[in-house]
Amino acid sequence: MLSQKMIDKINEQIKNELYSGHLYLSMAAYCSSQDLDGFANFFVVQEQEERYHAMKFYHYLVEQGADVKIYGLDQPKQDFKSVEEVFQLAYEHEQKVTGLINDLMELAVQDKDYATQSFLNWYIDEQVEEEASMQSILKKLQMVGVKGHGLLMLDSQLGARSFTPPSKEE
Ligand code: OFO
Repeated sequence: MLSQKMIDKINEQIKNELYSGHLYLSMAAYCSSQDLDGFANFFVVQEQEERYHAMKFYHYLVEQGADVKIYGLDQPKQDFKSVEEVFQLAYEHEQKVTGLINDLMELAVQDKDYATQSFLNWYIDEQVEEEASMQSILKKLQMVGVKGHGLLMLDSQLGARSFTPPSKEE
């Protein structure tokens, strides 16, 4: 049985995950406006991942017999100076999300809520990947600069990304 505080925080996290998707869709639109279709594809796929993260929390609450609440989303940033700035902000955003997941885990430990601790382990691992993927692209962008052949190669590489929902066991 989940504590009311945990139910409230998970509902808040559903909103946070959907907001991440919102932000990444805005970043995708900026990349498209710069004719960087591969970068845009990366963020479109990232938005699908964030929706998956939100829905995983949603189904967990339903399974636990708790009420799901869907909240409104804030307006995401829309003006960016460069694709490098986009990835800097995306990396910082993922670090913030890692903090939110860690807060949830801290509460689950305080509550001696073992089921939620086990459930949250998936997100703890996922956040390591989320931060690493944003940071790795950011570092590559810093290496190749914002123009030229390197940028186009990176764009074509990111154009190949597609969304594969994790299997049930994950
Ligand atoms: Fe849901 O991991 Fe990104 O924000």
